[in-house]
Amino acid sequence: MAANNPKVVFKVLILGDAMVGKSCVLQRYADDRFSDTVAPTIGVDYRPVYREFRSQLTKLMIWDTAGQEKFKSITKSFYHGAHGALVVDCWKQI
Ligand SMILES: Nc1nc2c(ncn2[C@@H]2O[C@H](COP(=O)(O)OP(=O)(O)OP(=O)(O)O)[C@@H](O)[C@H]2O)c(=O)[nH]1
Ligand SMILES: [Mg+2]
Repeated sequence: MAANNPKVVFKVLILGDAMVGKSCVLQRYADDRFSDTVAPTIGVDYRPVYREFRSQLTKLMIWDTAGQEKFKSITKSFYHGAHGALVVDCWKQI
C-alpha cells in the first residue's frame, strides 16, 4: 500500500497502567505479531500505521505511552491534538 499519500491522518494514543500490554496490542495491530520479550516503554514510542478505511488511505500516528508513573509528565505532553485514544487494561485476580 502506498504510504506516501494518505488522505486522512489521525493521531491516536495508547494509554493505560504499566505492564497491561499496550505495546503488545500495538505490535499485534501493526505487524500481526506477538512477542513475550517486549521491553517496558520509556516515555513514548511512535509508530505510523497505514490502513484503508472506507476506500481512503488513512495514516494512524500511534503514540504508545509508558505506563510507569515516573513518565507521566512526559506522556501527558503528547495528549495535545489527539483524535482518539485506546485505553488498555487487563484482568487481574484480586
Ligand atoms: N500471556 C500474555 N502476555 C502478554 C499479553 N500482552 C502482553 N503480555 C506480556 O505482558 C508484559 C507487558 O507487556 P507490554 O506490552 O510491554 O506492556 P505495556 O503496557 O506496554 O507496558 P509499559 O510500556 O511499561 O507501560 C510483556 O511481558 C508481554 O509479553 C497477552 O495477551 N498474553
Ligand atoms: Mg509499552
